[in-house]
Amino acid sequence: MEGQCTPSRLWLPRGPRSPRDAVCIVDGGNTAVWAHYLNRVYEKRAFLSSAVGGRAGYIGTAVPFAIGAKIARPEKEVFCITGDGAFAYSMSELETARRLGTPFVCVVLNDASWSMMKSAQTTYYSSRYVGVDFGDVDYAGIARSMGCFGVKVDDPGELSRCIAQARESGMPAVVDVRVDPGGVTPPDFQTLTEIWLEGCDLSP
Ligand SMILES: Cc1ncc(C[n+]2csc(CCOP(=O)(O)OP(=O)(O)O)c2C)c(N)n1
Ligand SMILES: [Mg+2]
Repeated sequence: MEGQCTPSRLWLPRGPRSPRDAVCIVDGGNTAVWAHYLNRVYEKRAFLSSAVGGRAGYIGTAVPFAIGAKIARPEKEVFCITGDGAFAYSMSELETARRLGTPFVCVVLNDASWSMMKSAQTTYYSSRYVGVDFGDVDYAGIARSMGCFGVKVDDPGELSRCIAQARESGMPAVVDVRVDPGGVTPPDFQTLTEIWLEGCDLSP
C-alpha cells in the first residue's frame, strides 16, 4: 500500500483496533487521544488508561498495566496502543513480562517525537520546536533483545498481518509502526489543551 501510516489511517479496518474480547490499554500523548477517539472497546472492565477515571494522564503505563492486566485476568488477551515516547518510559519491563510469562501485544506508534508536546509548540509557540524530536529507535529490535517478539511496520498494508503474527507469538510482542511525524495532531487539540491547561500562562 502507498504512503506512510498516520494515526487516523491506522484505525481504518486494517488498523490496531482492539480484538473484541481483549483488555485494551492506551498510553501516550496524541496517540492516546487518537485511540480514545477511534479505538473500540467491546467489554466492560476491559479498558485501562491513565487518562480516565480522574487520573492525571501520566504516560509510561502501557507495559506495566499490561503485565498487571495479564496477571489479573490470564484468560484474556491484552492489547496496548502506545506512543513511542511513553513506551520508552517503561520498555525495560518487557524483560519482566518475558520472565513472568505474561504475553500481550503492544502496538507502538513510532513518530520519533513527543508529538503532543510538539503540537503544543505548533499551537502556542509558532512552530518553534525545542526538545521534541528523537533519533531513529528500533523498538522491535529492543523487544527481541529481551527475548520478546518484535516486528517493524513501514507499510500500512502490512499492519494487520504483523499484528496477527504478534498475537500468535504467545510472547510479549511489540509491533513498531512508523507513523508520519507530520500527520499526528488530533482534531480539537487546541480545545483539549485549553481545558487541560486552564489558568496556565502560555505566552512565549
Ligand atoms: C509521566 C509523564 N511525563 C510527562 C508527561 C507529559 N506528556 C504528555 S503527552 C507527552 C508526549 C507523549 O509522547 P508519545 O508517547 O510519543 O506520544 P505522541 O504524543 O507522540 O503520540 C508527554 C511528555 C506526562 N503526561 N506524564
Ligand atoms: Mg511519539
